[in-house]
Formats: sequence, C-alpha cells, structure tokens
Amino acid sequence: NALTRRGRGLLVAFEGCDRSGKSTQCQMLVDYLKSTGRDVAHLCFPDRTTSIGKSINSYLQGTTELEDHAIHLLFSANRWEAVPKIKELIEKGTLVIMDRYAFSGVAFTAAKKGFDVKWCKNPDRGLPSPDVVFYLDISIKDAEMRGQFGEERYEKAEFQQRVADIYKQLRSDDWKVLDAMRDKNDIHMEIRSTLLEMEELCRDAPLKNLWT
Ligand code: FDM
Ligand code: MG
Repeated sequence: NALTRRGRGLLVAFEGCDRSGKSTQCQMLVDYLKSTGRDVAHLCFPDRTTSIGKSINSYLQGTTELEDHAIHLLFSANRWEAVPKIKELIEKGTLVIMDRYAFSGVAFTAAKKGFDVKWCKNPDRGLPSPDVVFYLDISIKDAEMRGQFGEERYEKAEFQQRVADIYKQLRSDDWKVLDAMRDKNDIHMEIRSTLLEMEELCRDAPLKNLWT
C-alpha cells in the first residue's frame, strides 16, 4: 500500500492538554498502521517503567515531592534514555509514534512560577526532532466538560490553562494543529493523510535535532 516504502521511519509526536483526545488519537493511529502491516512503535512519555520513570510516577501520584527543577530534569532524562532505541527504530524504518514529548516537558514546567521557556528547553535541546507534531487543540472549558480532570498532579483547570498558553508559544511549522472538538474519526483521517504527505517529504532527509 501507499504507506509501504523503504528508507528511514518517521518520528511522530502527539501533544495537547489533558482530555484533548491525544492518547485516543495516538492509539487509533498505531492500530491503523499495524493493520496495514507497518512496523510501528508506540512510546509514551513519561515512560513510567524505567527507574527514572518510577520516580516520575510517584511524583505525579503525589507519593513523593521533588524540587521543580529536579523533576524537570528527570522528565528530560527519561526522554534521553530512550534516544538510542528511538534512533535504532527510525533507522530500520519503523514509524515511531510518541504520546507526549519534549513539548510537554517545557509546557508543564514553564507553567510553574519562576520558570521561563528558554530555561525549560535547554535539557531537551538536541533530542531527535519529530517530523511532525500533532497538537490536539481544545479549550480548557471544553476539556473539563468531557469529565473531571483526574487526581494526579497538574490535573487542575487553572494549571492546564497555563500549559495551553505555553504550548501556543512552542508551535512551529512542523506542527499540525487539530481542532480536538471534531468527530474523532474525522480527526483520525486527517492525521492519516498528513502522515502520508510527511512520508513523501521526509523520505530522504535525515532526522533533525530539536531546538538547535
Ligand atoms: N509531563 C509529561 C511533564 O510535566 N513533563 C514531561 O516532560 C512530560 C512528558 O506528566 F500531567 C506531565 C504531563 C502530565 C503528566 O502524563 C503525565 P500522562 O500523559 O498523563 O501520563
Ligand atoms: Mg494524565
């Protein structure tokens, strides 16, 4: 089929506030790609299974406290520890689909008092840059109407609003902003066709480095 090709795989990231449908779209895309026989890897950040990820998990669940700079660096380290695997997958032609990436890292820390975007970007500078970022755009009001935010740290409307404001500052040409209030199948179809276009564009270009 049209998605079958030789050459490197694509690096794709999904971003958005809580309740934006990010994880749903990520899963729908992974399922679709698998059904076409494509080699696909589904990564989630934070990856809570590593030892760094376990510290992050207990921080998010409120079991432990960590200084704000320290947790920021742990989130970043949790991406860097995945880089060898990401590069290997991309090289052998696998489509790597990531649920959250460095943009979450910057948006969630820069939403805290006393942090600026420039400082927050630094530890993630040089990571493999996604070929495309799908941003599920939703107002915090609409997100809240989909059901209460959960119990984890950061799952509060006021904080999510600040996160959304920072995400706006991070947008670049590699981003595809999608209206998260549309029918989820329509959104999925748009993601599929964007991905096809991207495969054509990126066929011969090497992966770029983020924020360099
Ligand atoms: N989060 C996620 C961060 O604060 N920094 C990061 O670098 C990443 C990847 O962790 F509130 C926040 C975003 C969210 C929480 O994410 C856990 P999931 O997608 O709900 O597991
Ligand atoms: Mg969550």
